[in-house]
Amino acid sequence: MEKSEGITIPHEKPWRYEEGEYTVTRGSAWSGPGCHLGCGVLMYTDKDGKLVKVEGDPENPMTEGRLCVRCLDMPEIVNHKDRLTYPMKRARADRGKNKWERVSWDEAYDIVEREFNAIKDEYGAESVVFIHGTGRDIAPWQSRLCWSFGSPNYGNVLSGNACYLPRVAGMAATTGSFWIADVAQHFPDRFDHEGWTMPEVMFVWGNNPLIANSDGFFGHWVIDLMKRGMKTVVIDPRVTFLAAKANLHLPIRPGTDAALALGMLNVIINEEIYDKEFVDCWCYGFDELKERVQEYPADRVAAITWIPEDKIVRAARMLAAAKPATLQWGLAIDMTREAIPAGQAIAALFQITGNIDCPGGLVPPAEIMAYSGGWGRDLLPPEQEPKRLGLDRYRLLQMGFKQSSPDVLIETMETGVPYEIHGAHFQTTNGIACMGADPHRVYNAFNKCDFIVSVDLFMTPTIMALADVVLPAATFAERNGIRVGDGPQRGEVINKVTQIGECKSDMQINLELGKRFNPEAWPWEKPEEMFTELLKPTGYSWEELREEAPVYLPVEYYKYKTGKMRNDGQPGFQTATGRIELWSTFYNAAELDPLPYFEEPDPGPGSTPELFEQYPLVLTTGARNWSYFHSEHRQIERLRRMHPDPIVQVHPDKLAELGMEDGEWVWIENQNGRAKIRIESTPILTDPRIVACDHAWWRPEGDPEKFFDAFEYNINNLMVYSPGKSGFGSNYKTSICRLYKLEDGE
Ligand SMILES: Nc1nc2c(c(=O)[nH]1)N[C@H]1C(S)=C(S)[C@@H](COP(=O)(O)OP(=O)(O)OC[C@H]3O[C@@H](n4cnc5c(=O)[nH]c(N)nc54)[C@H](O)[C@@H]3O)O[C@H]1N2
Ligand SMILES: Nc1nc2c(c(=O)[nH]1)N[C@H]1C(S)=C(S)[C@@H](COP(=O)(O)OP(=O)(O)OC[C@H]3O[C@@H](n4cnc5c(=O)[nH]c(N)nc54)[C@H](O)[C@@H]3O)O[C@H]1N2
Ligand code: SF4
Ligand SMILES: [Mo]
Repeated sequence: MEKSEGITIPHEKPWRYEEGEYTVTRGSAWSGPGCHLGCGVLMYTDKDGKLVKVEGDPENPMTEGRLCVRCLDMPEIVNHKDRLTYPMKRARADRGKNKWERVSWDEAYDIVEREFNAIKDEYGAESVVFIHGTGRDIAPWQSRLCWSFGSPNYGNVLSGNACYLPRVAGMAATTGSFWIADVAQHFPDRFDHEGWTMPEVMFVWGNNPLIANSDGFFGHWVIDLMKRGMKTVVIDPRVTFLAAKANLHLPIRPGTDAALALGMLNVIINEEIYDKEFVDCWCYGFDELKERVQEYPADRVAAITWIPEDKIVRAARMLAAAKPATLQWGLAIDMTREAIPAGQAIAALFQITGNIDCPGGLVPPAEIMAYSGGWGRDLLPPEQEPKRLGLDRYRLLQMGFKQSSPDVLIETMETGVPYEIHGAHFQTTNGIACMGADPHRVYNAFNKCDFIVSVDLFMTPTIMALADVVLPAATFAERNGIRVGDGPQRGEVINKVTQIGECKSDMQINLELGKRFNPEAWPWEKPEEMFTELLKPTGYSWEELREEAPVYLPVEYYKYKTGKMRNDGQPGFQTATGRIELWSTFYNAAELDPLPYFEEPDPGPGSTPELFEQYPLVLTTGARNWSYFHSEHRQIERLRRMHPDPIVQVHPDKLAELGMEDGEWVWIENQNGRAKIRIESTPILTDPRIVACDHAWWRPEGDPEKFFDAFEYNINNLMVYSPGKSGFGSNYKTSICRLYKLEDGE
């Protein structure tokens, strides 16, 4: 293969060198433990091969030496005494009990092979589901394992697939692509690249990039650009660090983002400050959109969103005036039930102002490998595809990831209709403590399975509750790998520097297991050969990339004008009309509203006023913090000390009204359930009627047979499986609650 039209930037130092008594190895921090980013790291090992220090790699052009506390603390994580270090099994009758027996890798694989094949023979391959967590470096390998086994059910237990996928699938359906903020991340010379223009204003919408660094977007890039003069508008119910520094902060009521966007569209369209040429030439359905937004005048939107009217109008005018403007949006858009129309309305703002496929606007992330598409799709026998759970109910599942619907999955497991689920493969997921919208339902549904295997770094509540075999996975310091896809286009390398117990990388494990189920689908001898296969678009082998990484692919703007956005080579976008569809032909065909709309979050003050009297606080959950990646890191002493308990942030005025104090333990409750939580008094809540709390809590120090208190501290006791009309979106960030004191002894 032709070696890359891509660009490499040589490091001054080789990928491995000696420094005093240490060996220093360059790497990328892409999982495990979890994180979406994969910052450039230097890993220091001593003469015994023990990881003793991790520093940011100043030569990494993406992150320039900057690291979060979780990466700086890698030596404690990697060498932790609670790591799973060998495979274990447990008798089916002992499920839920802390009765594990050490086994060899061979015996563990034998059991998985025997059990899964038995299920396949009796009920069909679709009866085994493959369940993943969020964007860690495992997606292609687990999807390949699933599809090469013959099951169409690759998925997760997050109601409404309410993370990233609503935005990805929504944009794919209406524009034929996905779009990310162009902050010059595609260029090795970054902010100095000739063809690139700095965004004049960035809208940070329902995202906290400095802490989250989500989906391949490094939060500090926002600061880099602010230092160069970029303006920001932040839409968040809390005064985050960025909100405090923003040119404009819109303090929004959780779950009302669609209304805000429609209100801003109303201003921009009625004041005729949109990009007329772009709309005329490249958008479809503008007149219909214009009519729809008349329902959302700014004063009405102010009443819905709790944002002052003048701020809404100012934000709209700022967006229209900026050339270019860009959007860095986040999870809060997905975590409301009608996430699809919310994302559609927000996207339309940037579409009708012409900020598409232009320097400093929104650009499609042409990736070395589309992680989001999965790997090995062609291996699924065609007769299996129609059995994918949810496909017949939700047409939007055809877009984005080829996943099953989590909500239909749980329902199917409970009812056995249209078929029974008998086996599960968990890899990078802790469904009971974190993803499941209703941990008890998740537990009961999976507990019906004949056999469950889980691959993880640590013992978790989900493994303790449900697994029959557990396989110990490696952290990024213990394995080789590649960091490609998921936003920025560069290819980087993950280098193994240490070995813990008998841990193996997820890639190694899936290769070995895959060979047992379907050897033709796994023709490689070692993971590095698979990396080279995935790197084909760059022309690099893994070994070459190790010497030369990072490698960048070339970038082009205005591809819609040159026919490079469409499969048929015609100008335009990959949609039925060839245009960006403000009025969606796809949604229309799927019997969904083709235009964006706002629906009151349910439950909530606007939709269930009577319930709101009983539970009079608006609840948003799961805003990210520095210490933890979801349910991970609770064992890590230094990180735990920074954030020892689950907290609910409450405004001081509200606390005074409730007669409660900072630091007090309380119950947080609504109509679905309750959880124990500790109060943090803070004025960063922009309205005393809103509270914000942690997610994914369990206590590794708790009783294993009570699943480490996962049911007691889990905020998802208050959630339900209830996706939007499209099958996407759910209410993790838009609910209601009340707080009350613990009884003595609780
Ligand atoms: N209430 C509420 N709930 C939420 C959210 C919220 O905002 N509010 N956020 C939701 C979102 S967006 C998401 S994506 C989900 C995330 O949910 P998950 O991704 O399922 O996160 P965890 O529950 O932490 O499970 C991850 C497990 O993978 C293990 N692990 C980490 N790295 C590796 C690795 O490299 N290999 C292997 N084999 N295992 C590894 C960890 O030890 C951990 O046990 O949670 C969701 N839950
Ligand atoms: N440290 C750390 N980093 C992570 C993760 C982690 O667990 N820990 N998880 C990773 C994952 S899987 C994901 S999906 C991303 C998520 O990362 P983000 O997209 O940043 O999501 P959150 O931090 O949950 O919420 C972002 C902001 O939205 C605000 N918000 C809450 N409700 C609403 C609302 O209704 N509307 C608006 N406009 N804003 C609202 C919150 O106050 C918060 O400041 O982070 C990733 N990165
Ligand atoms: S964003 Fe933070 S935790 Fe994630 S890889 Fe980078 S330094 Fe590590
Ligand atoms: Mo997520």
